Amino acid sequence: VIRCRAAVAWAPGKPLSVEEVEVAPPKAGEVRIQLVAAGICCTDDHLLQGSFPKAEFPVIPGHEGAGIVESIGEGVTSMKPGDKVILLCVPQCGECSFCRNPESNFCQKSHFSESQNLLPDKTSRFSCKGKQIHHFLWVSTFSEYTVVPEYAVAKIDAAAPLDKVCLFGCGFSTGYGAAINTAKVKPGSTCAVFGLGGVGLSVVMGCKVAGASRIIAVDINKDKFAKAKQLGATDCINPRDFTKPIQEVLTEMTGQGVDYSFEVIGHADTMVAALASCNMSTGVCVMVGELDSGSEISIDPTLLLTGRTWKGSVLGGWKMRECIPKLVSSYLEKKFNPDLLITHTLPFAKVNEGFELLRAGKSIRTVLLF
Ligand code: COD
Ligand code: ZN
Repeated sequence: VIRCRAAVAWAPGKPLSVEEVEVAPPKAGEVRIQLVAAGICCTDDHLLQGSFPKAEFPVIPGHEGAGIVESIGEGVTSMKPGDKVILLCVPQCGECSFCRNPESNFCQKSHFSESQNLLPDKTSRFSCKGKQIHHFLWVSTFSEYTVVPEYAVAKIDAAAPLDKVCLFGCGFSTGYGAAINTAKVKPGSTCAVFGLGGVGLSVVMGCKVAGASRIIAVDINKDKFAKAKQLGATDCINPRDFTKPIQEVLTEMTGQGVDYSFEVIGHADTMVAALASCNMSTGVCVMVGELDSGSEISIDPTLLLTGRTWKGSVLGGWKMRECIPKLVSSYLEKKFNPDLLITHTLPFAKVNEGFELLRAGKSIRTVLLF
């Protein structure tokens, strides 16, 4: 058992408290990892606010992280102590029908189908002050050490800077893959990206690498435009600068609507606007944002009848265990630069400050260093 620091959420709506916790050794098929860096994502904030479905407290949040294997459980063969790894909040068991389907990345042996809050054997490896603490999405990266199933970990190049590639566990991969894998953006095409947070800016990067000739970035916060341009946006527009609906503005700008649109905000009205912004025949709209659980949207079905495609995307469609190491290699070859998403770096003990920056809209990504 290792005693170390972790950020514990004891109850919804309360700040995190950095505590000494006990982390049990990995069981068969599990790996214990020493975290080096963890990113703060808005899904962690949803968990803290109590709006994450089926989450139980107390819990150690965090689902974006990179570290070093400390020890391995019985039967683990794909990694050894000392290896650099990224934790995967969407695992890849390699055996279920979705893992065997080349078109899918939605592993069925994941926390989506089982309890989010405990490891696959329905127990926890964390305790604090005599109480069992829950895991989050199996990864719980806001802890100096965490225990994860082997198939929720990707071994990466030993040369990778962990304080940068930790974003590959969620934010960067989600946005970049939505453009590359889900939309399959073609060279010379026109794209519109709604929402320029860390994930939306990663969509912009994906559109650019895919060879889009026009990338229109849409946000109500004009402070986001400089970075969007730096990453490849050709036009930046603020819906509040227009009296007509933004889908009409985009249709006028492009003649018939964009080839690909992306909703990376998580609001009902922008989901409908993004759908209506892509062209009525071959347009593809990818939804990355998620509505609050229980919310619904309604659309005019003729939007789809003329041929538009409406798609969803989880973690950018990547088969995480096999693709994340390749993405890290492309990063090392400087194919794209997600370092620009990191606006703040804080020592782990200042985790609550990181959440304040996120809520105030001051940060794109904050990376916590252990
Ligand atoms: N019109 C245009 N822009 C808007 C509007 C609007 N009506 N409202 C807000 N915005 C802008 C904000 O100014 C901001 O710049 C941006 O939208 C949102 O950015 P962030 O920083 O809040 O969000 P991201 O990029 O970190 O995350 C966006 C998600 C859509 C991914 C997230 O909110 C979400 O829905 N997460 C769940 C789904 C998911 O796949 N998450 C990734 C795995 S955890
Ligand atoms: Zn996330």
